[in-house]
Amino acid sequence: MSPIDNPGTTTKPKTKPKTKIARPPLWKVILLNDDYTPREFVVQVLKAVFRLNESQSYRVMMTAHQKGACVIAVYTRDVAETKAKEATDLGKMNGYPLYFTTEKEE
Ligand code: TYC
Repeated sequence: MSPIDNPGTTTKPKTKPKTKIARPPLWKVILLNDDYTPREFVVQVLKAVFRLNESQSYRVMMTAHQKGACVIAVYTRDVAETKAKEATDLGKMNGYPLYFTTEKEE
């Protein structure tokens, strides 16, 4: 009850902070290299599904091309899995083995 409701009283601040709400864990979306998907197609998919710009997309594509894989971005689990599937399906629809996977961030 506040001092206004009940004159002559004071309101004590709570001494114990409430338990903090944990952040949701984040999931990485990872682009895997393959020998068949054209570079330009990979760039188009990265732009369309992950909203990367041209130079970001190109760099991610080249990193996967040279190292075998590249982390694109992190999202909540649902969003990461949906985007990975959407991007993989775009490859499949065009006859390419392009593959995106997800992994929990530690
Ligand atoms: N390696 C492919 C090529 O030489 C291009 C490519 C890059 C494919 C990245 C997939 O994740 C990938 N045409």
